[in-house]
Amino acid sequence: MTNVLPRIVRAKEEARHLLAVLIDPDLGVDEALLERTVQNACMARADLIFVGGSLLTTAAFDRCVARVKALSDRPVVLFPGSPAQLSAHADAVLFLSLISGRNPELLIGHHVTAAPTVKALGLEAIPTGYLLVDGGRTTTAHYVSQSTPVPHDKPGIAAATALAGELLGLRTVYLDTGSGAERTVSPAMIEAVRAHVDLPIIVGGGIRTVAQARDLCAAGTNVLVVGTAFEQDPEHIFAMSEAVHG
Ligand code: 1GP
Repeated sequence: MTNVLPRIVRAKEEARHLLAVLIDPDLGVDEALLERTVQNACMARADLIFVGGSLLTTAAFDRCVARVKALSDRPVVLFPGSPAQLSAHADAVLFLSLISGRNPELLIGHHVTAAPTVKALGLEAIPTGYLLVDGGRTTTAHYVSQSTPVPHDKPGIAAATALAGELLGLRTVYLDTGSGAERTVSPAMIEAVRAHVDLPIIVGGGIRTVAQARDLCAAGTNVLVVGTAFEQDPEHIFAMSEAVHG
């Protein structure tokens, strides 16, 4: 299947918002929770299922992706923290370049390592400019990437960075305060990015409430990503889905 990016672009053109559920691959060790989360995601009409994380602490990655794919009828998109997080069971991979940072490995190094495998597995690669934004505390993503996040109150920096990504030919931009962040990306930052780039905007990190989902979508988010809140309460997805799709 090679149609995830066109789906995202079409949704943006039609002014529809998409909901992506992020599954932490380490969740794969708790079969029951994984099953409940994926089944709820499908029942609640989540549009995409992302699988990935900045740091794996179990060896369950491929098995987790296979299980998610078997349990769901939604496109499964890898959100890899490293080139080790690739799997033939997925439909696509966010080919992430950490353009908010200045760590060459995360700008191009890991991509060189991963590219032959992405090609061999036949995965749709979605070129994505990834911006880590300060969300009130150091998340695993911030720590592992060894990069300085965009200050929370500097929408102009995010906009200029996203614009550079667009001019370089990237196809989406992902603004993330990191998993379990205290604060989400601000609506003002999303508005600034939206004013400068035409790319689909993916937003994640610390999104817990329906009100946050509504505000972030209203500011210009095209794909809203929620992970931790669903892990903690798989039922929460129904209200969130209504907020995103309503
Ligand atoms: C993190 O955007 C994701 O990379 C999701 O974050 O787990 O806080 O929802 P949460």
